[in-house]
Amino acid sequence: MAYGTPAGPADVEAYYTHIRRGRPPSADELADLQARYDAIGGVSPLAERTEAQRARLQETLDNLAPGRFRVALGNKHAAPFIEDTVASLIADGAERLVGLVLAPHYSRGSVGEYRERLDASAAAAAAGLPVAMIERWYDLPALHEFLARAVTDALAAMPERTKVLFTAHSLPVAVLDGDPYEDELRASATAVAARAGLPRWAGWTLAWQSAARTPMAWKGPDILEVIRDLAATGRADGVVVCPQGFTSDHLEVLYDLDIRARSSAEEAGLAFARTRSVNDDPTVFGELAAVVAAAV
Ligand code: FEC
Repeated sequence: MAYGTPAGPADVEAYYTHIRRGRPPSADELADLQARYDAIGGVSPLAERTEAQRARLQETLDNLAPGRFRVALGNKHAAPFIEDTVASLIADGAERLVGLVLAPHYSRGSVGEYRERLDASAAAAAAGLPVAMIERWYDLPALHEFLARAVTDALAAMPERTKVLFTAHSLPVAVLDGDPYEDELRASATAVAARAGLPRWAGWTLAWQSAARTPMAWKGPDILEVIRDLAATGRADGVVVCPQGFTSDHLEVLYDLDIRARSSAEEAGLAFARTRSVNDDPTVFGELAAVVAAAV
């Protein structure tokens, strides 16, 4: 399961309305989102990247257990929706389902929602069908290794005094009360930083990104604030951003980081780099396939 993206400019309004649980955006909100898509070339690469991830998982599972698994994509906010994919898998004779979200860390407000929709649609299509959910995979060694290499490679071209900012999508503070999201993000950042040999305080920290502009309080500190504050201390000459909460290239990485965070860093006099995304990395998907197989 993945987030989903509009297929083209004509679908942005319906997509945004779906994200807002049926409340259409104002003209200004819509224009603002459209402008962000325009800035990254009109269409997000998310659909293409997610399909490559699906195909990679299928190929890896076929090698492990030929003919046993069928990997299908269901999105949260764009076609093919989770509900339609589940219905078609069951109509095609699936005997059990394994849910995997292409985001490594669990939060009730993120993976929890995918899980609810998977469970509800499976129950609606075939009562009693076994459903196994992989709720988290932030502790996968291949993920830590991938990110540690990505961090080390990015640091190689940066000034000596560069701080690594591990980011994830912010969520409303109210959603995070009693939620494991932050602890899981801290655990994976700690593991990646250790593998990359980063010193604890000067070398790295956590930051949050892409908070929606709504009246409620969102988890911070926001990455733009962290960049500003870091520049003001004079203790760093650069930042490397590692968006560990996402697995692929998309709007929140290509716009919020590569355009917005980069321009804040450069305005504040800091060099900027962003680590490469997992996308369909064969080693990460090799380990993920083993997790899926074990769930059955
Ligand atoms: O490339 C693309 O076209 C899609 C990029 C995209 C990804 C993504 C992932 C996550 N989101 C998460 C939480 C929220 C919450 C709200 C929210 C709103 C948006 C909006 C866009 C958007 N998100 Fe997203 N998200 C992506 C895109 N997201 C566009 C619309 C408003 C805006 O632009 O700020 C607020 C909903 C509300 O208003 O009620 C909450 C989380 C993830 C990471 C996990 C995952 O991938 O599922 C959490 C990719």
